[in-house]
Amino acid sequence: MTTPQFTQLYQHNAAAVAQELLHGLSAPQAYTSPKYLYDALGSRLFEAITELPEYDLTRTEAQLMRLHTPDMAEHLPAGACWVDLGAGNCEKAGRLLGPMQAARYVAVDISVDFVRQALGNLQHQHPGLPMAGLGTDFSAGLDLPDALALDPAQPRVLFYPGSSIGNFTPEQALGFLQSLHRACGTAAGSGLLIGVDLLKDPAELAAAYDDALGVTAAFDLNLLLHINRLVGSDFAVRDWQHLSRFNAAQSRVEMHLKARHALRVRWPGGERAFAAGETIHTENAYKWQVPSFAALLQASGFSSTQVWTDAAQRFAVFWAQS
Ligand code: AVJ
Repeated sequence: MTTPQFTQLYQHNAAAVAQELLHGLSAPQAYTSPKYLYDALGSRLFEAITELPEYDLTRTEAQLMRLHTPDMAEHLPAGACWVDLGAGNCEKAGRLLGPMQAARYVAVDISVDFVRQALGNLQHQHPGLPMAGLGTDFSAGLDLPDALALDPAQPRVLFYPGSSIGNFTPEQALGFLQSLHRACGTAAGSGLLIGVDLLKDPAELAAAYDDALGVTAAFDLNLLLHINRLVGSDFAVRDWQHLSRFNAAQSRVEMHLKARHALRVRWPGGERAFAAGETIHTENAYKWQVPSFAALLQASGFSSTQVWTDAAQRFAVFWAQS
């Protein structure tokens, strides 16, 4: 059995993280990057979200992938290096490696520790498949380091499921997808397999981001505990209320944390007052339509696109050839 190779590129720099967070928290409309939702507890709460009756995104995507695996195998290159972006527990890609005849697997996540165990388990299921774990924050664009020693002649499949692309504004998404297009390299047949949640009934979208059990609320509020650890602030969870709203003009669900009353938050070297009802904007989840997302892929440099959707057009999986 081969052993996975692990590389941690970017060791998180506490001072830079605190500076970035405090910059957003001090803005007139306070905001934070959604990546801070995923500390250890946040990642578990997100896994619980994917099991909620109101949140069918993950299930619908899994069903699409399962149903269309044979067809996908006809469009995607065999013998490719699969690069799994935000691999987490490596489950989604793990189901495809065999049927798609992958020749190499690279699990990318913000922290290599998140993929270490999952990759070890996956290696047992695919003893002969070369695997690597890469820890890097690719939210500003993907750069595949020389340390991976990727073969320029081997086709690459970049795998970005789960509609994580929805966190980006359309402008950011364009820049990000351009970086993915570059990362596809030059081997013929390479491309991007990406899952995208589609625009649907606003009432359903609102419920998906504000479920009856309050799991999404806990996920959002947990951000405050994470921020307290990262910057030494004194956010009190009970002072805040989770809220989700559909912004039709921008075709996105927004998550906010709303101050229940006028309050003050302090941190070493600073503070901020929040009026009653003032919010911290914690996440955007853009909802695309098939033609506009296909156009975005083309604008990012991809040459042709193939799309699989469910009958109700709730979710789409695109294969975009580089
Ligand atoms: C992981 C970004 C795809 O936007 O649906 C779920 C995160 N936030 N519920 C999404 C999330 C609240 C999720 N993504």
